[in-house]
Amino acid sequence: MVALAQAAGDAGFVDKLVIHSPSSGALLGEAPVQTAEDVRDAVARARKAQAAWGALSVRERCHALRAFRHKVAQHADDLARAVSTENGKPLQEALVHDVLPFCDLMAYFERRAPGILAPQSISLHLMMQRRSYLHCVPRGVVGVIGPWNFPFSIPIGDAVMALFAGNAAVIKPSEVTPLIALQAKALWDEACKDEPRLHPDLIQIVTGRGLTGAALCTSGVDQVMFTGSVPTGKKVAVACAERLIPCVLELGGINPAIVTADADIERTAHAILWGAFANSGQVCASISRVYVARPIAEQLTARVVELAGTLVQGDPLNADNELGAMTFLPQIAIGQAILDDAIAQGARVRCGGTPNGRYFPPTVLDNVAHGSRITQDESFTPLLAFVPVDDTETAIRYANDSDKGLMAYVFAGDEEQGARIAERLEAGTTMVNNAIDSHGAPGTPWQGVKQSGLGQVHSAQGLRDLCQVRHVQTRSWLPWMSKELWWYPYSPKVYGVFLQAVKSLWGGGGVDRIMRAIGK
Ligand code: TXE
Repeated sequence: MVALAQAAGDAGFVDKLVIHSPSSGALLGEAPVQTAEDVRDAVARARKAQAAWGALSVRERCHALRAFRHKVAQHADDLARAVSTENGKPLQEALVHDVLPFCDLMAYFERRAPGILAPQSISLHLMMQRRSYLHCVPRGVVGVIGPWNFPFSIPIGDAVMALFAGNAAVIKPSEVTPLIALQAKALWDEACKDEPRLHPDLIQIVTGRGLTGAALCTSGVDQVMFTGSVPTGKKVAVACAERLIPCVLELGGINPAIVTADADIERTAHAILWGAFANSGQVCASISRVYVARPIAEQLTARVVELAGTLVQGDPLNADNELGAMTFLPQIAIGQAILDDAIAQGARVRCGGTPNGRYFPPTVLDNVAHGSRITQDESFTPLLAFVPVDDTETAIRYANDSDKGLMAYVFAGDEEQGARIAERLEAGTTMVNNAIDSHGAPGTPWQGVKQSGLGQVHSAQGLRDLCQVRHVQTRSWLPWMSKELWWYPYSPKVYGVFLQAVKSLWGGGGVDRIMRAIGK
């Protein structure tokens, strides 16, 4: 078990992390608890290596980073086994949810980063004699603080995004799953031997608990990318605010699904099943609460229960198994308390319900009261609540009745109608007739609203946000003018010229109409 590491909590920069397999209990390895001084040293080394890296063209960086992608893809099986062993998720999920999307993310940005980060000209309005453009400059060193549920794809994916943008990255992996990050670092070092433009110090790992993460925020990094809980995310935001550095926060969700009466029951049941139970519900995008049209509620619930009964739970390294062990021991008690609360408020357990050691069975509840904890608190366990509703307006109101807004889902027979509902949901992303996997589409933003986060990862905007976007303005015509009209000296005559200009350009007269007609 990871008990030693977890029991130590935030004991300080003492001891070491001792990692055991969540499924078998076998000792997997140890990692040091690194001090604030270690973290500062890592950041200083990263900053030194970044100088040459940031000076390369984006195209050269993309070309060089291929060496790392090749290493990861060549070692995909080793990495998937390592993720599955340390995190407890089924082998197929370790490959398809962690390693595969990471490789796709790299390939996506290798091709597109030069265009995304290219200078962009701005069309000027009144000052049309000028030329303005934006150009992207790397920030420097990005601190990445990672979670335990996607211990490879999230922290290593965030780090390579930072590198595409010309930064170096210092990663503080979760104390629950630090070994996979160290394995990724070993592959990075290998890639550096094949590709001279890559430097080992561009990606560094500092292991430890919360204090090591806190030290990373105050170590002089230029940006922080954080994935974890809301309370810790707020601490990270405060630490960054005190230094006036940006942070990207991904803080989880309690994600609703709305099912309309005309939904395709079979696809909806399969999507909800996978959306609720993949990675044993330890996914910030998991489907937690389903607001289903009353006429189809029983049919849909029964089908999900039937399908849940076919899922095989057991040794995550057995490729036939579909649910593995819970990664983080305290999560089981959190899920159990939320389940007990739901039952106390009248919910009926249709399947699952009682954890067996580290294995939490897929659990479906119906007759759930909206407002009970299961509809309000992130359980991060395989708990799924069905709430029948009489109309779509009620479903939308319930779905939005949450302090979080990461993901939402709509299942509707008419996709256009589904999209109209989706547009009214308070979530960073709403998927129609699909479930949880939009993180695997690197071109789309991964972002939360409300308490689910700040900023975004992935997408063109997410990449640009890892840069300082600077503005340059030059003169493009009238270069012979020795001064602009609004510079000194001021006079009643110049005042009169501007007054006339304001009236004729924007006062609704003929010139105003002409300007609008020519799009000015
Ligand atoms: O998160 P924490 P934990 C949820 C899930 C879980 C809860 C707690 O519900 O029960 O969060 O999980 C580092 N400054 N999610 O304890 O504490 C810490 O070392 C800087 C949702 O893992 O937020 C770890 O590396 N860093 C989530 C990381 O922050 C600090 C995924 C996350 O730790 C720090 C996982 C500090 N003061 C759990 N204190 C998601 N969004 O998907 C701790 N850390």
